[in-house]
Amino acid sequence: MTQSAADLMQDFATRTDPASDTTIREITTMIMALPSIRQHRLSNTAFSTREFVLVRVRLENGIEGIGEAAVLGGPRWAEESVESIKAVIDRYLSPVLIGCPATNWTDTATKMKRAAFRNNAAKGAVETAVLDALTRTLDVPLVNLFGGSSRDRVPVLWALASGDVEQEIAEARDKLARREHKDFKVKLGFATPKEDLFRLTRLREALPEMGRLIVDVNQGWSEADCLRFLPALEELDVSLIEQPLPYDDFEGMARVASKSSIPLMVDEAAFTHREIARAGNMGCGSVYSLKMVKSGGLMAMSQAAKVAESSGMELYGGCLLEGSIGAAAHLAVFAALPQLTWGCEHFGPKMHRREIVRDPLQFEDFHLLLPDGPGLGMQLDEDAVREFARVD
Ligand code: MUC
Ligand code: MG
Repeated sequence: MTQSAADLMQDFATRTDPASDTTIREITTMIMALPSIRQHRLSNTAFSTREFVLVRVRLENGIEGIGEAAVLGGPRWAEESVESIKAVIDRYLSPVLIGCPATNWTDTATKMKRAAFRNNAAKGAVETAVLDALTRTLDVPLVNLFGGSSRDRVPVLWALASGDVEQEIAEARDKLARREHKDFKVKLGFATPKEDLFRLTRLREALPEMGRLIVDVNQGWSEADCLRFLPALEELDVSLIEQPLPYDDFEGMARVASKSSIPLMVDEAAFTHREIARAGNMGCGSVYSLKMVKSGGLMAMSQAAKVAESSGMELYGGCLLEGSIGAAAHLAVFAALPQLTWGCEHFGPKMHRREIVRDPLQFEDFHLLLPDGPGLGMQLDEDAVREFARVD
């Protein structure tokens, strides 16, 4: 926490006026369904509408905080779905937090941990909303709770994931021309490895001005596939190979990593701090993808960064295609990290046809800008919230 935020907190502890009453009064949840600009494919799912849960936390002083719980294509990327997230928050997390002071945020995380096992997206969105409400009350940006910003912008890549290579070339050219993205992550594993390589080769040829080329296999290859195709990936100058093997194959990842000149990135394999330390210490990868949905909260994600680094891994700012609310939450942590070697992938806000905030995050010169203002720096567009609330 920066000195100014610490002073403000101290001041708040002694104040008794209604404006400084940060007791959590109400927590509400809504399932949202936002149409995407195109279909997004992963090795194990595909979707054209992004569903998430919008969490709103109201304090006794009337101030509201917001949070976003993301999933990808139902309970597929991880075990949570929008339906389970809503039910867990409404039935198990809200009751243990109502009446508690938002100032005691470590207790907020502890109470949620006792109330529910894992359910990380649900917990992360609630914690975000509590911290947003608290820092709005303190009139400081959320990044101050993580030590203050080391940077006001983070390099941001774009993911090519339609599977239609000519569409992907046109999309990448548009991103390059707008100076929004020059690094690209290509989603693999939904076709055969041979088809994946054909697609990558075509992308490399057609996009000479591309920066880093990262591939994310989302657990779609076998160890033999990796060994067979490593030389071709090296030839294509791939910068990073993300989670090629199943999440629980730590030994296989370590064997592939030991034979690869391209660093491997650990994603679905490591949610908890022990899993991160194990992955790093076993040599499963030399880069770790930070995600709130894996850590179960922003505080835990900022600690995950320290665990990953001390286990020998560099940091990458991962996402689950969150819109501006979830992306701003991640940015508050990313902006405070002393090192974020690989930048971030929070292109999610640009994947939606429309957002539910009035002031979406800004992209400039291949970077995502840290928003101004207290808390997350986001204001809901209530018309859009009504329009995109899922009707079952
Ligand atoms: C993942 O596995 O990294 C992030 C970007 C994207 O296209 O998919 C997600 C999840
Ligand atoms: Mg991934």
